[in-house]
Amino acid sequence: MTEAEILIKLKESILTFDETIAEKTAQEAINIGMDPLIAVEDGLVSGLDVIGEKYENDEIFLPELMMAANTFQTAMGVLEPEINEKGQKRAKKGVVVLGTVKGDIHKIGKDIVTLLFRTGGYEVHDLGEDVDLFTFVEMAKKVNADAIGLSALLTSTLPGQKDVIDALTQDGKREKYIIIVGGGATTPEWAENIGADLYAENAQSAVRKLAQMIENKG
Ligand code: B12
Repeated sequence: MTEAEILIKLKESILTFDETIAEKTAQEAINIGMDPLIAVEDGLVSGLDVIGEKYENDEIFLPELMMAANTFQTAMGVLEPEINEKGQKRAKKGVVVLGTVKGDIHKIGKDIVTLLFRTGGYEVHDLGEDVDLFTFVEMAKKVNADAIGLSALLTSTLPGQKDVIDALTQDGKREKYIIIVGGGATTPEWAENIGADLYAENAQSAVRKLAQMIENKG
């Protein structure tokens, strides 16, 4: 199989909820030496994007959404160790506390961001999903974080990002941390409105932008 064929097959496996094909094709991607991140972003994630549109148009429903997510996770089981292996061991660049905000259980994007921060040399404390503001604030203090990453996929949970920023401001600790926001529902305008330091549309740009900001802060 060529890389282009693999990408199509990975995308199709998500659309047909076929975990066996997803797993086999992910393995094939590794066998031919393909960049595992491209397999994730241009293959699997592009399938999830179509699934999202179909869900929005009432062409599929929650069970299919869940099956697509499971198929994604199966393929990730093969690709993630490879991504980890490719990430070189580097000097620690910083400490990041990351999670999906209160009321929101979407984890796939947040997990990719965690993975790329780790392979990019950051110590990441992944708080998981449905995380309340106190947990973010407490953990950031405890581990002396450089940055707090807040993921939100639902329009209804976006205010959870603002809540963390407001709590830090009230506590007089806002300037201590770089706040980086992302996830499907987040936009650059929203990030600016709530006073976040950084917005990133994907995991790669999150790592790049944070590295730049930490460097500039000295
Ligand atoms: C898979 C999925 C699910 C799965 C999640 C499984 C899991 N364990 O994560 C399940 C089935 C559980 C689910 C449930 C629901 N979902 Co859903 N889901 C999706 C779907 C199809 C894909 C999401 C995804 O993983 N994308 C792939 C990842 C890689 O993309 P991503 O999360 O955006 O992450 C990237 C960037 O955004 C960024 N990023 C992400 N986080 C962060 C954080 C930081 C700090 C930074 C810098 C960057 C960053 O980097 C990532 C990698 O590049 C989306 C549609 C879509 N296209 O997004 C709908 C979608 C998000 N879901 C939606 C809805 C409505 C729901 C439900 C309410 C459905 C229901 N009726 O119950 C529930 C909500 C449950 C809850 N309380 O959270 C809507 C949200 C609409 C809205 N704007 O509010 C969407 C958009 C579908 C749609 N088009 O209608 N869902």
